[in-house]
Formats: sequence, structure tokens, C-alpha cells
Amino acid sequence: MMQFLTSSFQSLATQTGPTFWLPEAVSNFAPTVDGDFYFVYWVSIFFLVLITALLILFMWKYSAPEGQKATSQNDHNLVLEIAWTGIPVILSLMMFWYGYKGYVAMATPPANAMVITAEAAKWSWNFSYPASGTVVSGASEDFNEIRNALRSGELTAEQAAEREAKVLEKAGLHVPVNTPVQVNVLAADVLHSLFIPAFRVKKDCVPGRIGQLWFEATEPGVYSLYCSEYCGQGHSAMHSKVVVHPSQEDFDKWLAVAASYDETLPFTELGEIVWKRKGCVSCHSLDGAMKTGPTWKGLFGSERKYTENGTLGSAIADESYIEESIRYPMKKISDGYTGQMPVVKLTDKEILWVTEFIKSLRQ
Ligand code: HEC
Ligand SMILES: [Cu+2]
Repeated sequence: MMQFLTSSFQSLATQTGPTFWLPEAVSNFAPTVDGDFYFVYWVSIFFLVLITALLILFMWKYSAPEGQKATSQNDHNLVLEIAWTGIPVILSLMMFWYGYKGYVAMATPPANAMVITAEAAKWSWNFSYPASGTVVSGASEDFNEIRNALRSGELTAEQAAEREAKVLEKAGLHVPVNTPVQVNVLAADVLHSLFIPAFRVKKDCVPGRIGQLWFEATEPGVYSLYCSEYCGQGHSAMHSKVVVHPSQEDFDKWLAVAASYDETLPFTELGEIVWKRKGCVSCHSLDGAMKTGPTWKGLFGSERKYTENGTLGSAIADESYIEESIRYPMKKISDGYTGQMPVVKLTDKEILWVTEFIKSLRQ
């Protein structure tokens, strides 16, 4: 895996396909998008040359001596007018038709696509893999650091590639080759946009709305991913990488590593990772803010009022109360909330870590 990433990075510069106008083309959409682009491009070049040449020719041919009044006997030419209306209409309709067909194909992901969620926030990406509940970061900061070190000469290209491969073991958007992938895009704060130039796909991330894009990557390698909607000061630093794995098995292996925990970390940190990775983050804040569920700030050791089987009760939120709340969320419903907490299957260890994390948020 590591070796594959390193070699992919080294071959990044020599990848097939990049042209003066377009980057390497490695998705199912690339041939059509590039075809449309070059169609418009060559039509424009053709008319630019034709019109400029005629302009110069006519300037020369019909130039009149100074002082002579401009006159013309030609006020109508049916054939010419039909031609210069008809040909542009046909050309524009062709552009519309190719664009429309391409748009429809891009807007309709196949039903068997693998689904990944990309969440944009100021100024980072998070990718989640619903099949395993794994959330990995876009690691923009790490990539920026490596890039700066490379530019300043602190790292050689080879060292930079190695460092990047290491970061990508637990970060970035990963997909298997030749597999339809649907990416659902979300925005946590302001407008962002997910853009993968090598795949020719782009989708705005709009707060409060779930957007979709899909693609099928056609060549293993590492490609760039950008935010392409100006979203504030850190916008230009908001990029990440897409890794296309050479096979489903290779992808599965990566996912297993990415989903594992670095158990040398302190429990509180592991608990924070669980909070993010297992989606507690979307309902439980750490700063006192009320979301769908109660905040974890000051939760541990506080007195909780709840309803259990229709009767009121209260308890001190200790380790066993928290464990029970996680394992059987519908048993005791805290006052002021509704029973919206899902059963998220956590391992015993994950529950232990999360509990330590909640403890650390005691006031
Ligand atoms: C879809 C929203 C949602 C998600 C996701 C969610 N919870 Fe909750 N959680 C709630 C709600 C609502 C309550 C309060 C109602 C209740 O007690 O069931 C709650 C209550 C709790 C409580 C008890 C707090 C109290 O004041 O009594 C704990 C502990 C807890 N959740 C832990 C977790 C953990 C750990 C995760 C992640 C694995 C998680 N929750 C994911 C919505 C959610
Ligand atoms: Cu952005």
C-alpha cells in the first residue's frame, strides 16, 4: 500500500493525458467532457481565424481613398443571411445537446454506486465511508505543510512523496478503480464546492442541502481535490487528495487500516476520535451548544432528569449511566429531548474511551 502510494506520487508528474488546457483524464466522464471542450474550442478557433482573415481582406479590398463617402449597394443577400444564421444556430444547438446529454449522465448516479459522504467546513474536508462508519480527514494542513517544506527545499521530492503517502494511510478520499462511486456533499457552515479536476467533476456544497456527484475512476493513482467556491480566508488551503486504489481488495485493506485506532493515544483523545468517527458529533456538542442531543460539556457527574417508561426519574451521570445511554438510547429519555438517538454499535473499548472523553469535559 505504502509502496503503491509512493510510486503513484512519483509518477504524478508523468501521468498520461495532461494537455496544455486540461489535466490528466482518469474518469468515465473525462472523454465526453474533453470532447465537448475541444468541440467548442475548435469552433471558436475556426471562427476567430475566419472572421479576422475576412476583416483584414475586406479592409484591404474595399479601402476607399480619403474623403470619399461610404456607400454600399448591398442591402440584402438571402443566401448569405441564411448561412450566417443557420450555421451558428446548428453549432449552438450541438453544443447545447452535447452539454445537456453530459449533464444528465453526470446527474444520475447508478443504483449500485458505492456511497461516500464528503463534508466541507471552514477550511477542511471530512470523508465518511458509511459501510464501516469510518470518518477520515482531508488533512489539508498536513498537505500544505509538506508542500511548503518541498518548496523551501527542506524536503526532497522523494521525502515529500513518502510523507504524503504516510498521511494518506488515514486521510483523503479513497476509491477503488473502475467502480461507480457516488459522493454526497454537505457543507457545515458556508458555501464550498468539491472539485476533482482529473475526474472532471465538481459539485457545490450548500449548507442545509445534500448534493451529489458520481464518477468511475479509470486509473490508479493520487489526484488533487480542491474547494472551488471562495469560502473565506483559508479557501486556498482547502485541498486534499483522491487515492484511486488498483483493486477492491486494496481499497478494503486501506479502509480497515483507516478504521483502526492508534491505541497508543490517551483514552480522551481516542474518545474524541470515536465522537467524530461514529457520528456523535452531529448531535452532541462539546461547547454547551444545544443540538439534537444534550451537550457533553459538563455532562459527567451532573444530575440528569429523564423519563423512563412514562415515569420521571433522575440520576447522576456516571460511567454506568453513560454506558446505558449508549447501549440502550431509548430507555431513559433526557428532559427537553426526544428519543432521537440511534443505537450506534460501539465496542466496549470505544465506550470506555468515549466515557473518558466525556469525563474530561467536566466543568
Ligand atoms: C441523531 C442524533 C444523535 C446521535 C448521532 C447520537 N446521539 Fe446521543 N443523544 C441524542 C439525544 C436526542 C439524546 C437525548 C435523549 C435520550 O436520552 O435518548 C442523547 C443522549 C445521549 C446520552 C445521555 C445524555 C443525557 O443527558 O442523558 C449519551 C451519553 C449519548 N447520547 C451518547 C452518544 C454517543 C456516544 C453517540 C455516538 C456514538 C451518540 N450519543 C450519538 C441524540 C444523538
Ligand atoms: Cu471551501
